[in-house]
Amino acid sequence: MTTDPNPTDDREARADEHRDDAAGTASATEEGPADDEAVDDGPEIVDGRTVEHLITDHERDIAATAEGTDAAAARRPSLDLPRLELGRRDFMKAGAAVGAMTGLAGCTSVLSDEGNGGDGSSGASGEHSVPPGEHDEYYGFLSGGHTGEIRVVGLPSMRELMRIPVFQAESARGFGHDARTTELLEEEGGGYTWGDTHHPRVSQTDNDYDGRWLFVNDKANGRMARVDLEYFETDAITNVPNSQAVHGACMQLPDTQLVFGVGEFRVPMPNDGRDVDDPDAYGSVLTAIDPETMDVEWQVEVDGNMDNGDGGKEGRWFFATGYNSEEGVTQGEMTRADRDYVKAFDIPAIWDAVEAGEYEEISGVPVVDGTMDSSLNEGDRPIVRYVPTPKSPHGVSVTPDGSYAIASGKLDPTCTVIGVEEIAEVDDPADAILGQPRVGMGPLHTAYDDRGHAYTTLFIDSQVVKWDYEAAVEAEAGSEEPIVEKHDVHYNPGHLIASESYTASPQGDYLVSLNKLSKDRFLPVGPIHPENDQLFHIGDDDAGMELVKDKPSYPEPHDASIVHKDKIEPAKTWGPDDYDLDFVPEGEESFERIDESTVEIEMWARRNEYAFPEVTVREGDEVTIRISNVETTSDVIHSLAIPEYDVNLALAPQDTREVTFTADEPGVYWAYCAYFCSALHLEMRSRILVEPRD
Ligand code: RUQ
Ligand code: CUA
Repeated sequence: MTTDPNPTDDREARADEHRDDAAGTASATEEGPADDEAVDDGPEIVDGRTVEHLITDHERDIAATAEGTDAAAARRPSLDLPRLELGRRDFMKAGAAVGAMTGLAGCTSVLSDEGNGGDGSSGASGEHSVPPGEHDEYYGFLSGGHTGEIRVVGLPSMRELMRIPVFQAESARGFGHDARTTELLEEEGGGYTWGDTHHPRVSQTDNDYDGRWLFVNDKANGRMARVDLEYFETDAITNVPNSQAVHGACMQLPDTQLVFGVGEFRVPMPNDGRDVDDPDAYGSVLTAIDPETMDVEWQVEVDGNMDNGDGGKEGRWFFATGYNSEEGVTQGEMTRADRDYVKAFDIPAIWDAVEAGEYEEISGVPVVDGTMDSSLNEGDRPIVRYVPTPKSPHGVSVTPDGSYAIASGKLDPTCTVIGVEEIAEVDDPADAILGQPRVGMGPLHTAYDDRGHAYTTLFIDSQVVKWDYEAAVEAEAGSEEPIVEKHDVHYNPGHLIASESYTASPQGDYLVSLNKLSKDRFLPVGPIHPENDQLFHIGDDDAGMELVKDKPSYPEPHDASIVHKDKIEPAKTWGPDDYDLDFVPEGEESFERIDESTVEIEMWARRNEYAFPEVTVREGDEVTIRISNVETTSDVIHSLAIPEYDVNLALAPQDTREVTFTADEPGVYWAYCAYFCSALHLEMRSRILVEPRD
């Protein structure tokens, strides 16, 4: 089912009209003071509307439709007001507003024609279901937002297969409970209790997934983490200096030579109390990290905020979007200018500057000056090229063939197509802009198939737009000609991802739209709603995009990587050589009193017992337990849980974990296995006696 490829409903038409009034042509290719004035007029005026006003209306629409009651409608101004008509299409999509208008609160019958799109609700979706016992074609690695984790989902079933804690302690997997992962969170990780994962990227070799690692940022505390995709476990965290909010995360290609963290919030560098109220002295950096050591190699300071990033396929260029070229500190200041920049970083030129010692060391890392006025940006090999783009571009991604970096306008209805070869050749970076199609309202992120199509989320329009990027290069700026199709999503999509879209050879069959609002799509579960991740089949250009599934998602995925199953080789059991701790085989258990107050225990677990059915220590002892699961059978997981001592180790087959606790409360404590492992699982216990010291 498809919607009109070139919608001309009231709101769009009106938006055009108002944009034309306020900002000249829709493609907004000229800078001018008129735009600034229009923005500064604030949201109260009806004419001279800008994208900001549309957003304001949109926010209000969300507020009203979320309530979806007559009372809510009564409190709202009449829909006849011109300013509200602009948001009317959102109301129609949400359904609830129609209910409100006609007195049928919550009526959903005007929802788009796909209905709920779940398994079996449409004939065609059967092709995309995966019967019980069969495996999916793809792994989807979704970020978990401020849960701090990664979710692993099978596609096309959308079944959640696993969660990988990254920046937070998690008890089911015992992450942050054993000594090694606790140290990872507390030492390397800096001791924060949470993170905000946005952009999971799987390592590549020769521009294709190699299944070795997944890298993901922590926007909250400025960190980058690495997940080992053999064990599906986080194995490194780098606390990035000089950078608050590491947002975009991606790699230098084709072979993951570097991992990049794109710094978002501007802060003093170092942020140690200097220059606190001197925003001009704040800065934002791109950070390059070695994927093997996870050490920071260098940083480049730039003008303005950055946002998202993506690497060119050939290894030379890295692109980052940005907003706040104004370097303001309030929302009004940050959105005043009509232009922002996509920054194109010349990686070999940056390495040359670092090797020539042309940097300042800040917080122990080399920081190269890539601001506009830097001497390193003079001459014929500038290290950073600033490509002027309409207003606060958000997502950027490089096409599979490596020809273009496409930035999504966010506050402008266009995408900007930047030529990757051209960026090296032109004198004026603006000349590297080869196309600027008008795609719709609120473009955020763009993914690709293998047939020359780009798919861009339209946050405000609640749609995914499919367009032809070569046609966009041929067309006039501001043209809607390149648009192939638009499809409604439910509702307000942020990121989207297509199968292997970040590689040079996407499969072009599936696409997931990560929608921020689910509103009325699911049974209500209280005031915090799930997100809605929608799966589309995109493999048939004649039939168009087909909505196949809705998947409610715990808040909140921002981005994902979809990797073919053949490119990931997960371990079935742990390999005792893969960790520092010595494995404890059956027969080699030991109990050793080191001194008056220190005890070391080495033990094993198997169905349905621990090496020691009973352990006696003394009040105040510092007790270290190292325990191995000696099972070799896949999926026989044990654990060691000690009540009231907050001990919880999860032990996959052949895994060894260690924990230390102080036995400061005398008494009897039944250590038990929390993983249901066998018929005698409940009996799998060890009695720990803590004798009082008198
Ligand atoms: S950013 S969708 Cu990291 Cu778009 Cu969230
Ligand atoms: Cu071992 Cu339950």
